Formats: sequence, C-alpha cells, structure tokens
Amino acid sequence: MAKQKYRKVSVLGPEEFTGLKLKEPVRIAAGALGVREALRHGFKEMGILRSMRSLLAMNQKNGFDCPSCAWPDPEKPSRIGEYCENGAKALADEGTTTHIGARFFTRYSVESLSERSDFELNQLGRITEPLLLEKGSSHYAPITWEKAFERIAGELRQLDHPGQAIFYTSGRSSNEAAFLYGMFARAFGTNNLPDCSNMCHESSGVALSETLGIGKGSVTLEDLYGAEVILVAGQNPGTNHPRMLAALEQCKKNGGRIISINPLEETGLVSFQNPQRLHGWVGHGQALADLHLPVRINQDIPLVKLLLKKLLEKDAAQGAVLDHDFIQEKTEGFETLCRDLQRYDSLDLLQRCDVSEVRIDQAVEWLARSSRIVICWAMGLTQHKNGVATIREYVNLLLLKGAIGKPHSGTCPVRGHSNVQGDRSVGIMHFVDPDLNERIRRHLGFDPPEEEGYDTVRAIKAMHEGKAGVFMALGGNFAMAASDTEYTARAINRCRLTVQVSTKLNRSHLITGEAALILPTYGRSEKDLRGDKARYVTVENSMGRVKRSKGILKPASDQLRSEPEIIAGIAHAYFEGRHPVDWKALGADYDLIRDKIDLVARGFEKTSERSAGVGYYLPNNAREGDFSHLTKGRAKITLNKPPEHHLAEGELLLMTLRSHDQFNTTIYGLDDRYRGVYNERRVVFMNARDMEERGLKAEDVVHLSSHYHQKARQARNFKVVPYKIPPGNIAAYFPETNVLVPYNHFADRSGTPISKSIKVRVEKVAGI
Ligand SMILES: Nc1nc2c(c(=O)[nH]1)N[C@H]1C(S)=C(S)[C@@H](COP(=O)(O)OP(=O)(O)OC[C@H]3O[C@@H](n4cnc5c(=O)[nH]c(N)nc54)[C@H](O)[C@@H]3O)O[C@H]1N2
Ligand SMILES: Nc1nc2c(c(=O)[nH]1)N[C@H]1C(S)=C(S)[C@@H](COP(=O)(O)OP(=O)(O)OC[C@H]3O[C@@H](n4cnc5c(=O)[nH]c(N)nc54)[C@H](O)[C@@H]3O)O[C@H]1N2
Ligand code: SF4
Ligand SMILES: [Mo]
Repeated sequence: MAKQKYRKVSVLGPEEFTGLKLKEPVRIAAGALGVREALRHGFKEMGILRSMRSLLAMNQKNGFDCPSCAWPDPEKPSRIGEYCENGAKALADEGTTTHIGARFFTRYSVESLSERSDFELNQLGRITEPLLLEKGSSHYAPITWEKAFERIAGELRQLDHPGQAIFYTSGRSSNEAAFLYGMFARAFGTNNLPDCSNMCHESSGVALSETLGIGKGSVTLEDLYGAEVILVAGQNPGTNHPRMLAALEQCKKNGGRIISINPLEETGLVSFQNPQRLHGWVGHGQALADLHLPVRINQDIPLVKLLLKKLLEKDAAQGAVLDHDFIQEKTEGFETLCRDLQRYDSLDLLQRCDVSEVRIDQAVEWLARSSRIVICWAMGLTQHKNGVATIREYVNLLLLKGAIGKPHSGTCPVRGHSNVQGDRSVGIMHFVDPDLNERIRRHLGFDPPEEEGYDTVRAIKAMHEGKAGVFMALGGNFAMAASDTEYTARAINRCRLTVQVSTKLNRSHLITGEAALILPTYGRSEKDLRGDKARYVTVENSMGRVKRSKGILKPASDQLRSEPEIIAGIAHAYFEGRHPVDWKALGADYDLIRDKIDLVARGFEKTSERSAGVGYYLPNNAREGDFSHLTKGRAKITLNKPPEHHLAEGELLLMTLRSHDQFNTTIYGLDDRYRGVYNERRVVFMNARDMEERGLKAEDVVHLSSHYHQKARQARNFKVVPYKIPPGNIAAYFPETNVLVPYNHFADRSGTPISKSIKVRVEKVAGI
C-alpha cells in the first residue's frame, strides 16, 4: 500500500473487498423505491423531523438550493417536494447529526485514520471546530480561528512570490464565497485558481466559447419541454441528475423523442417513474429513451460524422433537411465541412462507433424531420483527450439544423456541482480575462496579475516540482478527485501548508503538506446567522439562472464560520487592514459582496434584488442567436478528426464512472442498484467476449494496470462483473481507479484528465 513521506499515511486506503452481491439491475429509475431510499437515508442521518423540514425547504422559493447537482428547479416547484433521491441523500449527508470535534482527533492519528476507507471517513460526520496538524505532529489539534488566519497569512508572506500559492475551488461554494476567494487570490497576486471544472466541463467551456461565443449551455428548462428531439450523450441522468428525467418525460408527453448515446444502457433512460406524480407510484414506468445508440467509448466523433453525412445526403436528395438560411446567415465553415466529410468512408465510421446502421438511420430520420433539437451531455464527452473536438462535432449537428438561438433548441452541457457554473461566472478561473481585470482595477482598486495561473493538472505538476508552498482548497477533495492519486499525493506532500475549508472529513485532510489546517464551514442547508439575522447567498444553476439560497437547519456546531467569513478572515489577516478592499466588511455583509459582484462580474446587476423568487437569467448570446462578437460575426462550424487510440494487444479502454451511491469522492453507500451491484465498489464491468478471451468468470479477482510512457500504474483487487458494454470497453468506479489515470494525459486545450478513456490491461490474480 502506498505511503506518503512525512507521516505513514495510506494514500489509497484499504483495497480489500467488502462482500459483493450481484443481482439483476433495477431497471426503473426513481419511483416509489427512489423515494423510500431517500427517506431512509434522511431519517437515519438526521432524524425524522429535521429531514422532513429540510426536504420540504429544498429547491423551494424561500429555502435553499440542493447541494448536490446543478440541475435547475422549475419556476413553480412542486409543493409536495422538489427533489430527487440523490438530492435527499446529499442533504442527509450534510445535515447528519453525527459530529466529530477535537476529542476525536486526539484519539486518532492521521495515520490510523488513513487506514479507513473513504466511505468510513465520510460516515464519521461533520467536523465541528478548526483544527491544525502541526509540522512533525501525528494528530490534529484544535486551533482558534484567529490563530488559523494568522498562520495562513504568515505562510503566505513567507513565499518567495505569489505564484507559489494555489487556491483550488470545488463547485459547492456560493457566488459570494467564490467571488471573495477569487478576488483575494488576485489581490494576493496570483491567478493560480484551479477549479473542479478543470476536471469536469472545461472541455465544454472551451468548445462552446470557440464555436458559439459563450462557454455555457444555451437552453432553459422550458426549452427541453418543447423539443422535438433530445440527444442525451455521455450522461447518466438517472443517477447524476435525476430530476432531469422529469423534464425528459415532459418532452415525451409533448410528442418529443429522446435518443440516448452511451456505451451503457443506463437505468432511467430505459425506464422511469416520476415520484412527484401519483401515477408514478404504481405501474412499470415508461421507457424514456426512444432509441439507444450504444456507441463505443470515445467514438462519438465517427458517430456524429455519420449522422452528418447521412443528413447531408438526405438534404441533397429531398431538400428541407438542413436549415440553409441559418447556415448562410449565422455560420461559417459549412462548405469546408461538406468537403471534409467526403473524405470519410461511411463503412469505416460505422465500424468505429460500432452502432447498428438501422439505429443510426432511425436517428437520422427523426433529426431530418425536426428543427427543435437539444443536445445534453456530461462527462462521457468531456473527459477524453479529444473532449473539446467531440463537443465541437456535436455543435456542428445543431448548427447544420439551425437548432440554436431559438426556443426548444440548443446546447445543454449538464453541470455537475450545484454552483460550479456560478463560481466561474464570478471569477474562479486560472486564465486571464482582460475585461474582468479592467473592472477589478476600476471597482476594487487594485491591480490583478496579468499572468495565467495553474489549472488543476498544472497545479499538481508545480507542487510535485516543489514550486508551491501553500495549497488551499475551498471545498472538495483534491487528493482523491485529481488523477494519478499517488503522484498527486506526493505533490501535495511537498507543500509547507495545506488548508481545507470543509464540511466533512475526507482523504485530503490526511494527505497533506508538512502542516495542515481544517477550517469547518456551513453546508448549504444550514442557517447562516449574523446576530439574529439569517443571511442568504446566491447560486447559478446549469442553465444560467441566479437565485437565492437560504439555509434553515441549525448548524452542526456554533464554532463553524461561513465561507465568506473565512476568506475575509484570511484576507484581513494577510493585509492587516491595509488594502483598498474592506475584506472584513464584505465577510460580514453579503449585500456588500453582491454590490461588488454586480460591478465586477459580467452580466450581474442588482443581484440582491433580482435574485429573489425565481431569480434571473444571466445574459446568453447563444440563446439569443447573436454571434456578432465572434470573429466574422458568425458561429463556427469546425473540422474534428476521429480519435486514434492505438491499443496494444490485450489492452482495453476503461471509463471511470459514478455509482448510484456516491457524490464524486463522497461515498454514501456501497450499492449501485441500477447496475445490479451491491455491497462492493471494487468491481470492473466487462463484456462477455472480453471475459472469455481472458479466461475470466463472474467475480474473478483482477488487477488493472495502465502503461503510459514506460510508467506502469496499478489498481489492485477488482471483481469482474459481466455487463452489457461494447467489446473492448470496460468500466469501473472513480475515485478507486484514479490511480490509473496519468497526470500528464489530458484533453487537448481544456486540460481535463482522460478519465473516460484510459488504456488498461486486466490481469487475473492467480490462486483466487
Ligand atoms: N448522485 C450524484 N450526482 C452527481 C454526481 C455524483 O457523483 N453523484 N456528480 C456530479 C458531477 S460533479 C458531475 S460532473 C456530474 C456527472 O454526471 P455524468 O457525466 O452522468 O457522470 P458519470 O458517472 O461520469 O457518467 C458518464 C456517462 O457517460 C457515459 N460515457 C462514458 N464514455 C462515453 C463516451 O465516450 N461516449 C458517450 N456517448 N458516453 C460515454 C457513461 O457510460 C456514463 O453513462 O454529475 C453530478 N451529479
Ligand atoms: N477518474 C475520475 N476522476 C474524476 C471524475 C471522473 O469522472 N473520473 N470526475 C471529476 C469531476 S466531474 C469533478 S467535479 C471532480 C470533483 O472534485 P471535488 O469537487 O474536489 O470533490 P468532491 O468529492 O465533490 O468534494 C467533496 C468534499 O467537499 C466538501 N464539501 C461538501 N460540501 C461543502 C460545502 O458546502 N462547503 C465546503 N467548503 N466544502 C464542502 C466535503 O468535505 C467533501 O468531502 O472530480 C473529478 N475526478
Ligand atoms: S436533480 Fe440534482 S439538484 Fe435536483 S434534487 Fe436531484 S440532486 Fe438535487
Ligand atoms: Mo463535475
């Protein structure tokens, strides 16, 4: 087991099995079972009263935003509850009445805690007071807030230059907290603002900015209801965005068709019952996807090319398939694309994506007849070497159909963390935005740095090379979420100080720099009181609507501080009150932060006022069909090459996925009922043919290994689960398999690690 240098910390945690049970996958998503599961979690963690009260306030007008995914709320939320099973699980996980404070940490050393699994660490509950792991010490000990702020300020002052500090953000922070954090990093002097979106939708941001002039999706929730065709590509909404199923159901009721493009037949797209409607409690639910295209991993470009070729042919034969007026008026690159498509042989494209032609022709038929088309996607498209190109290819399809900038059509990159989009909108980015810098100068009165900072991958490399002294994280679990776990752990170890602003214990509190701080904060559901006044924050959902979120639960401890207070505390200690920004005042009064956001961040205006009720949409040029600020004033049709993986003999392509019982690195439970897996996470899903070729049977034990540039990496002990997955492709859960993802392999131009297409070998463990 890998150990880190300073303390003998187990980087990967236990690699033993927990007792796999295989059953038939549950094929109906949500419905009665979903509700029962949700309540079971809530009652167990929080008690009946606390869980009922909070569930009824979640995603409601005067309540708080679900802390789980970024799916939007309808304008009129259901009064009997506007949440899903996984939102309820996230809430129970955050609102748990199990707590750990200094006494616990006196008993258990960091080393001993590291022998527990991520699942067990999370079960320990909420952290209730600030803690310091001193250099050379084996245990965390309590520290006062003021001393913690002084310590951080002192370490920051000791750096040779500001570029030696790194400020990571996970997407759960509010706009207010993220704004203060981003501005503090710049005031300190660095753009080293890596963000969870670097590992997530960065490829979408890059592809959409370039083609459509905005790095966000263009649709609203209502757009989905009236679409004629919705493509759901590389996304598993039944688990990761469950309320999206209700929107897909609405689309179908209005006569729309759903096409799923995914190597797996994910539950939810196959069959769904809406728990918010009574008829959903009985019966068998309806098949949501009208058509499933089981594309091989990372072969979306050949698949879309084939769709495009067939649409062009149909257009030539019968006309009225493509929107030529739109193409002429609003786009550039159409002729070049047509010429380029001729170079590709249809049979070759068909073989690459490995989808039956009958199904492809059905998709072409529906696409040809429709003009209102929405494409939804998530990590299945972004986390590949060619993530940006893949998304650009899907955008081509929309542009050829004129399905952008008009109702019920457009792009829908479905965001992960509940406020990851808002964080970017208010200034969490490692690159330089000259307009933003100009507004900072004008309205905040200081000069922000003009040099690009580190994204996630570059931050890890810099730490590994000893170029960073302080690593701070506003939420998240960097050590486990990032690729190449052992390399990343060694990188973090080289820092002098690591700081985690967190709600619950995770491995990033154990894999640390020489010294480490844990600064415990409120969860979204908790009351943020200033005197006797409850404060609210704002968040932006996946579709660009900004609204308020106000917690209602009694906080886990009276020693917690809000994220804005913590950042303001650090900034105040660092600048000792000598800075044009009055950090302390901002940390106390969020209206003042919002006034600054209005002035500094693009598209925000009167946020305090307009975020009330259903909130307001930020400006979105793609939604308006306005491409005037792009070069040539037009949307870009692009050329994108199919990928070449050059698999060696015996190699397979691995995609790393979420189970139904986790939120990223937070493990709620060990089941994945939609895939028929119970009480085990160390599993690898394999096609029967690949199993046979390797002489493997169900539940055989294997090790997985990857080799990139002569470097071998291994993930040990996985049980084989026979599964309907394309031959040559396998799947396993993250974060257990992150150890296989090479830190230096990431998407071109977006830097997103290749978590969905890793070349691996499967080796049977002899004698088991
Ligand atoms: N309950 C729960 N909700 C969550 C999260 C969670 O962990 N738990 N995480 C949140 C976050 S941060 C995010 S980013 C989202 C993630 O949401 P998803 O992207 O849905 O999550 P993944 O489990 O990574 O699933 C990726 C899907 O893409 C498919 N896929 C993989 N490779 C390819 C490919 O090459 N082509 C195509 N067409 N499909 C492919 C996989 O089979 C799988 O269905 O969910 C958010 N919501
Ligand atoms: N192999 C592989 N790796 C991946 C992915 C993959 O699909 N495959 N997905 C990637 C993606 S899409 C993402 S977004 C990243 C996720 O990366 P992160 O965002 O870094 O990880 P999370 O697991 O979401 O972070 C969970 C921790 O956040 C803290 N937390 C929870 N709520 C709050 C809060 O309200 N405030 C604060 N301050 N802290 C809080 C808790 O301590 C909890 O343990 O992982 C990426 N890594
Ligand atoms: S769909 Fe996402 S935001 Fe909505 S309740 Fe479920 S987890 Fe929360
Ligand atoms: Mo994500």
